Amino acid sequence: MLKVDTSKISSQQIEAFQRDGVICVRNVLDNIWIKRMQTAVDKNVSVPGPLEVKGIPRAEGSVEHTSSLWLTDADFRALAFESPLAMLAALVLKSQKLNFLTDGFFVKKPKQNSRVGWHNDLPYWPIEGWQCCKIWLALDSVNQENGRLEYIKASHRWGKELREGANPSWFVEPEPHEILSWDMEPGDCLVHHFLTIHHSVTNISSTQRRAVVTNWVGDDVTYYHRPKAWPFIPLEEIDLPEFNSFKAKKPGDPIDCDMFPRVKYR
Ligand SMILES: O=C(O)CCC(=O)C(=O)O
Repeated sequence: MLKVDTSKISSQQIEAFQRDGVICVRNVLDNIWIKRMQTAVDKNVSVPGPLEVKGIPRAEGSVEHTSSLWLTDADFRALAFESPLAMLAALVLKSQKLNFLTDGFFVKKPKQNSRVGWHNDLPYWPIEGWQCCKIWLALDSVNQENGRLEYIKASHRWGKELREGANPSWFVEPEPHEILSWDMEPGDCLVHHFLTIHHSVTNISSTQRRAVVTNWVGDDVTYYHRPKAWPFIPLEEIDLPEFNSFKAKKPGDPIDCDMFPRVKYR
């Protein structure tokens, strides 16, 4: 297991994650990992992902998104179980135990309306608890022209769930709020809490923008039933052996199962 270089993540950054709901950590992955994951994403773009093959449809659009590649792709599997990302997640979440939810990639095509609307991640997961985060790994340079992410500072503390396009009365477009955003280089990571409200701007540049995401949960997270959450179709319709232990879960159960495996990070 490769360890995250702990000098790259300071106690101040861990406190900033708790306070602001998002941090940017520089140079988490080296060039070998970056090249490996760029190749892995390029190989999988436009190819049905492991869950799509089993009948879970992919949303079409100007952002290519596929998830759960770790089930079939050795590089994505290595990223989850052998890269420094697991340790980064455990440090930021201040968690002893760590479970991996799933991975995915987002490729924003050039010069198309590829904005992803304001949302946070928790309503899309069948979980309950506070220790949960996404690591968004840049595989290209990222800036305002090619689709960077923007976050409403400390919005994880609002305790509100926001689905993309929902437009609830409590959500005011972000002018009154402080926005956090970073230009990034390949290998840099954003780590955001599942409740931090964010969007990504459209890619008006002439090149694609690639990123890989991994989702992590810690000690206090348990299973919770949400009708419109991952994996987004009725469980009866899924015929994958890895889902058997997931299907048996009841609210409050430990999250551990074949689909949400425990990851050793020390
Ligand atoms: O990569 C993007 O542009 C959007 C990613 C995002 O919003 C998410 O992963 O929640």
